[in-house]
Amino acid sequence: TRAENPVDFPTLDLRGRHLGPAELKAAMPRAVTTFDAATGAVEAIIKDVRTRGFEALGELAERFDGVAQDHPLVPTQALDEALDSLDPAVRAGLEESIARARTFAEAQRPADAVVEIASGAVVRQKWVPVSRVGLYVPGGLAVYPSSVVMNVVPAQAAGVASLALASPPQKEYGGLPHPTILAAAKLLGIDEVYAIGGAQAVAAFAYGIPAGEAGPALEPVDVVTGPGNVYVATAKRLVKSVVGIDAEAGTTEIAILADDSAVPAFVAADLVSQAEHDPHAASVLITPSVKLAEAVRAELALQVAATKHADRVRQALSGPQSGVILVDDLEQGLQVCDAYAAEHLEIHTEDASELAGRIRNAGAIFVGDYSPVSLGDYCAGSNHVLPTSGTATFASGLNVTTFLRAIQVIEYDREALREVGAHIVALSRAEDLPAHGDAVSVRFS
Ligand code: HSO
Ligand code: ZN
Repeated sequence: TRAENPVDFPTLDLRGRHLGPAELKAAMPRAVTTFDAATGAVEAIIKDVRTRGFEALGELAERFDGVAQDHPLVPTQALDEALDSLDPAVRAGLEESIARARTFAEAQRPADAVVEIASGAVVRQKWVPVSRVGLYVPGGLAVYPSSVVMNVVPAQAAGVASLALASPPQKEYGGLPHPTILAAAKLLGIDEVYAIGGAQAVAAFAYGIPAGEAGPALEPVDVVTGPGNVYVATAKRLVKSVVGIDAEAGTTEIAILADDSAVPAFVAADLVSQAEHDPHAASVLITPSVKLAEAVRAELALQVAATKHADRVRQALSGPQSGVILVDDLEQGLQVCDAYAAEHLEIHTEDASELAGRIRNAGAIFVGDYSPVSLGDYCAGSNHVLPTSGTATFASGLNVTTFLRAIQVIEYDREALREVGAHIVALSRAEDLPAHGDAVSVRFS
């Protein structure tokens, strides 16, 4: 029963099992998400927004948000008012968060590469920001101004000139998005904010809406970012042939690699903090120490009982996606970390920095006892939009390059082209594309 066993934090014992990388990956605890159910409904919404524009948005606002709306643009005066009435402590927190994130994002800007491949033959790679970005911010229960910061700051640091934000209209705020979201937008210098929810916001950003009787145009964007539910994720999937999107966001997850040097209360608190997001959130402890595992379990029981969102946390910690993974030693622990490819990986061991240096797959790595994930969620300077569900094997967290394109520029002079001319002709013949070779020869005949 719950009283005897308040948190069922299951154990996966990998000790003595010599699993290879693929077997380890298959053994990892993982929640399964499926998009199929939403696809039909989202396709219909996208089509409707494309064909009927603001009229469709008005009807969808009525249907999903219970709000009457002619045009979704939020008046700038509402943004000013929201910032004026923002709690000063929250404002100070956001300002610190913005300042730290900005310092780090600006340092991420990659340098252009310029190479003289041969005499008179110059190839360069220049980084160019996309022109316009649309950011979706969920409404409802999870109102995260910190996510506004995390999406906007790298786009601004990349040099994106035009940024728009959309968030669902809220009945209790007169059909506007949540005031904290409006205040965060204003604080970041964004004044183009729309009250549009979910899939329809993604569609409006991807295809744009022409000006009409209802009001000014909503110009299409080049990249759509921002978290959201399964409808938002599905919409992003469906529009990604016309716009760039950020990595697909699944349920949040934390893995902690720890040994006997770890502080059980810290480890438990960090597992609880991610579990607080969602009953499907994953909190995983990877350790060779049965003693530590038991101490963390005892701490979890105490901390879960005292935490505000105890039910949600208990569900997350008891789910098949969470638990302790017992390993032979830290070496196997590292292999498990790479197989799991956590969105957030914390390392609480002796030589934590050395082990962190050997991790190949993670969205972000938090090193040592004093770098908890919640530091990264708000104020580390790093970004909290990170790849989930094992996609860290190929995807990166949000950063300046999310909003940049690498354009290669080729400039050869006559002699430099002549020098490789015969090679081009030979290769073009081999591919039975002789006109390719002729395009070179014609310049020298
Ligand atoms: N841990 C979440 C981000 C977040 N936490 C927002 C608090 N607010 C996913 O990285
Ligand atoms: Zn968080």
